[in-house]
Amino acid sequence: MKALRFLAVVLLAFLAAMPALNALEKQPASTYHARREALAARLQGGVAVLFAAEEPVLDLTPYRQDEDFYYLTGWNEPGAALLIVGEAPQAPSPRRYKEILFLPARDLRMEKYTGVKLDAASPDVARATGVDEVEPMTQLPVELNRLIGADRELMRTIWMQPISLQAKALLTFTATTLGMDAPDEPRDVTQLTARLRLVKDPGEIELIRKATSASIAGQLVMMRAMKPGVTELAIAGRMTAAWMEHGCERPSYAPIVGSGINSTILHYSANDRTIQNGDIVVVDAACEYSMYAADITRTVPANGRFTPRQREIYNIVLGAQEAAIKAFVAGKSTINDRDRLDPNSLDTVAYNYINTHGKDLHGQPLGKYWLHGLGHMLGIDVHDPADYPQVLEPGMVFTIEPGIYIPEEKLGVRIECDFLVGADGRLIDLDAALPHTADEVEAAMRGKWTK
Ligand SMILES: [Mn+2]
Repeated sequence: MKALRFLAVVLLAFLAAMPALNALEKQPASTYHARREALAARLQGGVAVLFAAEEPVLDLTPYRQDEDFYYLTGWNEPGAALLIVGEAPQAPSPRRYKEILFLPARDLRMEKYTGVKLDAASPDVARATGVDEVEPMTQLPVELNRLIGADRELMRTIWMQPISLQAKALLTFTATTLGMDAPDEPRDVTQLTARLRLVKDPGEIELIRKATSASIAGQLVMMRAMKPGVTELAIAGRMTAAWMEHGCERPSYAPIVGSGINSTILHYSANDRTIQNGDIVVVDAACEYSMYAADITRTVPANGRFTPRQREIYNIVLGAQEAAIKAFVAGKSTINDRDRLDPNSLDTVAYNYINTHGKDLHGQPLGKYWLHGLGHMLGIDVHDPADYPQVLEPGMVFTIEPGIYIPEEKLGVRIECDFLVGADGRLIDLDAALPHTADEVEAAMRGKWTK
């Protein structure tokens, strides 16, 4: 009895020490601060104003922050804005680095629906947000007017998100009150953040690893659950449960469970077919951990056994991926080169492999059955921004995902793995713990896969 009570106390202490279930795992405040300073250094003496994603009026899915806003602040509440002032010693009134987070006033009625929020008057708010200064949202136009009033040239070096209506309204207001013309288009701050986001820091890599390991768990659940008679949607549901059990907040994109002819539809997501005996099933489904995405595809036989033709095509797709991995050279190889002519492009390597192995039913090469790019950058966005074809450097995370889709044979195969370029320039397969070969997939479907 005494032992039981002791156990209960230990369990309670353990539960109390666990982080709040829905809280995103944040990086240290100093990390976000360093990112803001890195952005400031690229503003050419200008200022940046970024807006948080708005809270949808009637939202049935949890709030997701604007990606750049999150990258720069780790702040996950709607209605905020961030002002960053780049250093400009030569300006008419010299400017030093400055950062202010603007928070909306609390709306007590709305909080009944969406929960308690912080505002600029909340105690200890600068420490809680990690931003040097925190002010009410109403101060944003005041602050901007003051800056531009002191240096009217600044109107031409304001960096904002290109699609932001709030940005446009703020600029118009500022220009009108100062009797100036607003620029047609402010400078695009996402061009700068995209470059910063390309190379991941160790904390980001850790979050991506958590997203991949939860996604691996989901793919293994899929392999065990796959059988004729199950619906595509039921498979997607089983995977979703596994992701959430592993601490992920949502899928990184609409899960694709494409069986039979649906395996040849690249972004199929209706998932409303019942899986049939003899089908091949493309399962492109992965989740997001604390805003960081994984993106994994495996292709499996519905009944646990590839037909000889399915296996042949599977092996060609796998061979193309292996050829790209083998050809990889950090700092030289590129990804997502739609011309497929540059020998440094991994797309070229994979395409040449596919086009010289196997044939379609008419004796023609298979290259024309691969339509999409070989891969893309991965991060806060499942398709993280990049200037393709992107040269791959240490610290970058990207996918390699060749595919062959032959509608005539109701036969689509895609294999997609997530890779990190290590500090030493070597490729690290983040989903190495998942089956890769046809034999390994079949073993996992029989429950005989350990790694
Ligand atoms: Mn992908």
